Amino acid sequence: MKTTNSLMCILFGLAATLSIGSPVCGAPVALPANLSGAGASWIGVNASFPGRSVIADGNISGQGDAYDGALALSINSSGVIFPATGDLTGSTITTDATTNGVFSTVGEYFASQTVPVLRGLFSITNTSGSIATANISMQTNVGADNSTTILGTSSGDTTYTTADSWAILDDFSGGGDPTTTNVFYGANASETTTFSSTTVFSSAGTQGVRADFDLAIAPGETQRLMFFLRMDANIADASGYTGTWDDMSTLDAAGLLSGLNATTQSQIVNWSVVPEPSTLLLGALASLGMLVRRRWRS
Ligand SMILES: [Ca+2]
Ligand SMILES: [Ca+2]
Repeated sequence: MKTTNSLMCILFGLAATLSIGSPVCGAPVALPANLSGAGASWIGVNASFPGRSVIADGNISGQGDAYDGALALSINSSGVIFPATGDLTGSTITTDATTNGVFSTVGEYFASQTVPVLRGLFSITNTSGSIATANISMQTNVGADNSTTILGTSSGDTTYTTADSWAILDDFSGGGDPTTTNVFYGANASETTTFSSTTVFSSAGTQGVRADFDLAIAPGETQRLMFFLRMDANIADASGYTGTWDDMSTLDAAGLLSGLNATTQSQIVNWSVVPEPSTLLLGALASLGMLVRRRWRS
């Protein structure tokens, strides 16, 4: 696979040299760096402030200051600070690994080119010889500061709790800072938010969203947490997109699982891989067969 990729890179590189197309191959990148796509700019990806790596800010046409530090992670109260070096492939930044206690963590940030969405994927590996528990706290500080209001959550109200798989924050709809959608987990996930709060680390106020996860990771095992950020001009645009956050099939349909192979997807603990229809059909047929057999015997 790696050889194939390298060969493809050489070919793409050659094509680029001949001005036929642009290369999509990985290259070292100094961090923080910016990503963009579909009218959204993600500023200072992997900036270190304060005491943890964040996406420094985000803006869309006519509206800026979405964040004062997004997708910050801490593990067992220790801030996760990724190295200032990583890889840039297409619109995906992958950091080098960092260490918090027995955990080795890598951050991956993908900017969609079709919708104003950024995917943050964090892989956490237990490097010790015994099972280890990790309280992962994901916190996003919003730029709306003391004007911050919650315009919507997945449960249908405007109170953010652990029951909410997403929450939409804003200063006001249609102006000022962008309307920000924050996505924490998907349907039927094995791991969901165990603690939620609208108070986060201090950065021009403490307003934002916090979602904690409590993971038990086996020796050598890697578990991943996947989050999404979306910026819109108003609440109507954000609300019209919320169906995408249902599960991995809706994410896939929106192109938001781009670049994630089956193994990677299976390691994401806060989303559930949807069984293939053929698997469901086989299961249904097997149940039917057993039912018929039981009837016939009795
Ligand atoms: Ca703030
Ligand atoms: Ca606004």
